[in-house]
Amino acid sequence: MAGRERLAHTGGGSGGDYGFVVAASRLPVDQVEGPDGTSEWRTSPGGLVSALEPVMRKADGVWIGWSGAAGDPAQPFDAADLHLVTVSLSAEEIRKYYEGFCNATLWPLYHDVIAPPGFHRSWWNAYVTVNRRYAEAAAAQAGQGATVWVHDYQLQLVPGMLRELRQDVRIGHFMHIPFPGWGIFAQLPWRRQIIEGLLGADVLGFQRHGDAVNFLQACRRGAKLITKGTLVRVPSPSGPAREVHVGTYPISIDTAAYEQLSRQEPVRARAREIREALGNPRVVLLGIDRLDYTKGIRHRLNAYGELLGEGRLISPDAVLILVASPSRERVEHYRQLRDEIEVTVARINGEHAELGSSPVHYLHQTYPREEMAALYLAADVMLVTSLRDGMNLVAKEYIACRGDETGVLVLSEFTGAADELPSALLVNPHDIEGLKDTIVRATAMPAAEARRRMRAMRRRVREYDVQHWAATFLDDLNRVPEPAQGRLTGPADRAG
Ligand code: GDG
Repeated sequence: MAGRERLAHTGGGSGGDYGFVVAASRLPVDQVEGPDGTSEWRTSPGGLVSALEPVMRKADGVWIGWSGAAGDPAQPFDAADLHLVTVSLSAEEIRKYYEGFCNATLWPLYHDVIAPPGFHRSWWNAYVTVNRRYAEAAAAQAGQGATVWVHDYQLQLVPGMLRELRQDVRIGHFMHIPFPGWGIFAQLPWRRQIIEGLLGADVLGFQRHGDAVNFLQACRRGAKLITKGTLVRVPSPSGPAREVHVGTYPISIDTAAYEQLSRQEPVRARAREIREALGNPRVVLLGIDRLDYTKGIRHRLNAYGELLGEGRLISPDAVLILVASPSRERVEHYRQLRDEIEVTVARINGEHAELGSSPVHYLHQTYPREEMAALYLAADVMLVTSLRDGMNLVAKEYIACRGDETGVLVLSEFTGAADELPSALLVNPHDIEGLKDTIVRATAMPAAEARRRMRAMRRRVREYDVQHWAATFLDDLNRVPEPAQGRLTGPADRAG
């Protein structure tokens, strides 16, 4: 890519010369070691990378993020055909900022306090320090009038900090997780700083309409600001008031890529092999999540265990594959959850397995995308039982892989995906009897009904894919008039 002309190089002023800058907690690449011991960078699997890759290439943009390891030197480098800038974190910052404020304060708070959040001033101080580092890196890379897209709960102060450093850039922020109601958000001792940090952006994007509404309420109640429709009026000490647009942009997946993957013969052969390895049961149920307390894995297991106990599902006629990918293993709540899940799996298998067959196949592993697609293809029923989930991409990936329009999706009402997929079997995972009835209904659904539902869901996921998501957000952001001039009107209202 070196030598290619940068599209938005306008030169002059402070900063770098990139016209498009992404700032996200993590870099979009992983270092992979080959069989010969040499290592190379590969793009990480995931929707955000596939969504932004085409935009990054077109605009010849740069991605700012952390490598995931302590103490990496902050240096720009090119890998997997992308321009990357590493933000380095010390071991102490990883503990206080990443494991602490991000994953043990904000994550539980924003997911309806399913686990109790910890409020520690030293964690907050680390959050401020690290956010400033990202903001400075973005300011250093952005060319005059550049577009900067900041992602997620780890970087909520970056828009405000960047706005102070650079008045000439357009700033967008997208929140991948829910934004809580005021009654919960108000617990955060630093709520005003978070609101003001986010309001440094021109466009703030949320997954669901309800999240955007919650944020607008936080602006009114937590920062005493005036909102009008989807606009927040932000007074400026040194010029005209700014207006920030708050919108709803449900994220999605690279649907075409999943469809293509699921059509490949080796992937289809692997799906058949999986079913055979399970003893060709009548019904294969599947759950795939990061091992996280927001995903309702215990609720799912409890419902399944009770159904086996009551004889409404019978092993080996029914088999549950439970993939729980390792996640945040140094955070205490995650360690406890893993123990609880493993005890429950062992209990269910202990009570209902026969020699040679188990009702639950539990896999605490991470798989390549091909294996994920094979699992989606092998499953008759997909169980998504999150207690709270910004969107849930797994549900959409399952749908994308079901090219023959078979398969049933059981989907928690508390996911963003539920707003878009009313043809799924929607459940309240807290209602264990309702969850059990829905699982039984899914395993016995007539083929014609399953097809009708799957067809409707596939239409939605095909039309509203991740490219559509990125384009919609960036269109709104690029419609913002030159930031330095201030503005009176926002882009079209999408939150309604
Ligand atoms: C956050 C929000 C929102 C999982 N195991 C493996 C693997 N995965 C991939 C899945 C999927 C992704 O990870 C998980 O995405 P989700 O959306 O389900 O959940 P979070 O990780 O919590 O994501 C969420 C999302 O951000 C996007 O805005 O939807 O609400 O919480 O893509 O396929 N991928 C591979 N191997 C695994 O073992 N390759």
